[in-house]
Amino acid sequence: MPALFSPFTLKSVTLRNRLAIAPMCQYSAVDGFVTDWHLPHYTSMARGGAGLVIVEATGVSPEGRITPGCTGIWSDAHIEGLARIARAIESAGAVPGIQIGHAGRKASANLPWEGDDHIPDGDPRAWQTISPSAIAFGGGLPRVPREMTLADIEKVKADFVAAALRALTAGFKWLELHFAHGYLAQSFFSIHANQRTDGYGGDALRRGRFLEETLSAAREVWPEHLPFDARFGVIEYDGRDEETWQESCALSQRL
Ligand code: 8OZ
Repeated sequence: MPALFSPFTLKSVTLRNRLAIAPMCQYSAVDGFVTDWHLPHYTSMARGGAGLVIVEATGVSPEGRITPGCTGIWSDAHIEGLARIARAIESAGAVPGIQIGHAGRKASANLPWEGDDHIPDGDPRAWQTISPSAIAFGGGLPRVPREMTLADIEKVKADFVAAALRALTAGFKWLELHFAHGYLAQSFFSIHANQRTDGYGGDALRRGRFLEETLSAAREVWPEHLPFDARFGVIEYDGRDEETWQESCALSQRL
């Protein structure tokens, strides 16, 4: 078994060791823009010796952010601040990565220290969420999302593609798609969140279609020589673990 501190090469990228900083939300952005918080935060982890530093879940659209404090990459104006972070991570010896995502029905939430629940309807900071079906996540996230039209699906895929290109322009060398944790992509794969009767719902093949198409579309623009991954949630804690596991393995192979 290779040692933790031995290098790891994937495609054209070599990590100096096998310590990877997973994406972790900082809730400190303004309109998606990074602030003075982010640069020292990410730089210090690179200086601390990690091989890979992945910047937090970054929204491909404003409504794709988890909270109003989440970073965004939906406009070219976001590139500059992210590029500075990518450069700082790299000059400290780590490989800069970024996770891009859409929070779906779990979006429009308060910051964790302000409740971690949905921002109440009518609050000017709240926004309409979207999801494969008009079914709320529940608990502290009760807002009923709007069921996505086929045009919405095309728009989100295009947003992922544009975000991937901006991540590349910003200098990131590792791209992660957020397909996990109950956010939009996983909602498509979930029998609970996705009750669609069109080509994006029903059997596991159809429920996986949004994930496959989004990944393929981003793959088209992200260079073949750079690492590209998807974080994918599997078990739904509903007693169907074996079935979900089998379906997820099959989707992983297709991805
Ligand atoms: C923990 C707390 C808030 C958000 C995820 C982006 O689950 C998250 C997240 C994790 O991937």
